[in-house]
Amino acid sequence: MSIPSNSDIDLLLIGKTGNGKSATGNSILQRKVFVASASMESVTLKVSWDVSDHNNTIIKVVDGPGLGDTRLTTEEGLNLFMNAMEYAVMANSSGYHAFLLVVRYGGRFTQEDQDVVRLLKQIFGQDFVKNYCVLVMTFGDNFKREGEEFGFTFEQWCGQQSGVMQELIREVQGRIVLFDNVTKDPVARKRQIDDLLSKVATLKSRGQRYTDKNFERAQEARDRVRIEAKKPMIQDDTMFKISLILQRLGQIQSDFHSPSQLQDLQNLELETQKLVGNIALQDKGTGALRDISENATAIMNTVREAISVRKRLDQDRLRAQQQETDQAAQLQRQRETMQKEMEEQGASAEVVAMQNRIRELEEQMAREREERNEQVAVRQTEEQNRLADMTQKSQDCFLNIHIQVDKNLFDTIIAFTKGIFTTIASWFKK
Ligand SMILES: Nc1nc2c(ncn2[C@@H]2O[C@H](COP(=O)(O)OP(=O)(O)OP(=O)(O)O)[C@@H](O)[C@H]2O)c(=O)[nH]1
Ligand SMILES: [Mg+2]
Repeated sequence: MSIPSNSDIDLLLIGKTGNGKSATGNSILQRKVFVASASMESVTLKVSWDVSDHNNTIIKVVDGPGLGDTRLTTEEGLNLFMNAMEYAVMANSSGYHAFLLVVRYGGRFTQEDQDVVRLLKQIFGQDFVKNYCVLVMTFGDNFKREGEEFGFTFEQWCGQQSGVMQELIREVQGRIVLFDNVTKDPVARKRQIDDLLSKVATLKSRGQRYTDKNFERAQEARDRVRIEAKKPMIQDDTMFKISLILQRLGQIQSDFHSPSQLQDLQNLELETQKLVGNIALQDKGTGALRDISENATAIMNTVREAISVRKRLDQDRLRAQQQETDQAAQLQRQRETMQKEMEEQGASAEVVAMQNRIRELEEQMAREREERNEQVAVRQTEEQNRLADMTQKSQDCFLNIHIQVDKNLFDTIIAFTKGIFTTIASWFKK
């Protein structure tokens, strides 16, 4: 379903939930179109629109859900908001002249307000506040009362702002209007609409609407926002899988003499590869899951190192066996030659010399065997220490994953994992 595009000015209401977007929409349209209510819950959940004629200018106002406390933190809330905004942009094919960023007079501009602006920039593009936003400050009635009491005008108030509010006013280059959505005074009601339209007219992008083309450019940032909303779930899931992989690694390592050890390690490597691949797939190249990916990669590298250690040690052992076999064959040849000589010549001086040579060779072989065994043992210890070191690093890395899971569950997993590492470490020290 699309929104008809026969209007002169198209405006989209955005901002934190409860700030008065729907009430402002009604003030602009000069009739009650949108539901505005003081409910604690978000009132507007769907995008809706209407038009009105103001001094022969057809104004279209599109209202939608806002962002709030839970809307910023839950995947469901964010998706609802982002789907609505996507719809508002895609369905209104002619685009928007301005976004009305609705803030509320009174109270402080909080961290949550800042987060809302930050997120809106990710959704619509970093420049959208500068190029397309008019700041609408609602609860103008409260402002009027306080202004009269303390003797300041709206312009003076704007000039006195500091911090984030000051920055926002600067970013919209002074395009800020005060709206009293409860006034019954028809002159005041008309004046604020005129004021708003004159601010819309001063937009740098005058005439140039924000369209789906602008929106497309911010696609990557929106992907990132959606992925970040999913991140806690992905983190929990990854941690769960890592915990199981570490447990398997511990079991396989402790069974060094098992003939299937190498195969088991290779299967585990495939599992870690799948885990890393899956995270990359979900990250969609946005980098939102980089830290999770790094942790999974560290585990994969540990498993890979365990495989190459296993292979190197197997090679060492094979090489030693080969040398042993070669020397034994050489010795056997010498003995056979001596036997033949003895049969032909009896116990001659040459045979005695040969017997001495064989004895020397046997002694030399025994020495070399000892040296070889010592070398293999040293290498084995070195490799195992290195692996134990790496495993320890993986453990540290794993323990450093900051996850907001149920604390008890987290503690249980940590205790469990520490147990595994103690087992691995003690095995390596053997
Ligand atoms: N006194 C006063 N109340 C206002 C003004 N603007 C809005 N309100 C009230 O503030 C409450 C919230 O307004 P809504 O327009 O529903 O807010 P919203 O931003 O659309 O909220 P969601 O749809 O939940 O995102 C309602 O009770 C409005 O009547 C104003 O200028 N003055
Ligand atoms: Mg609303």
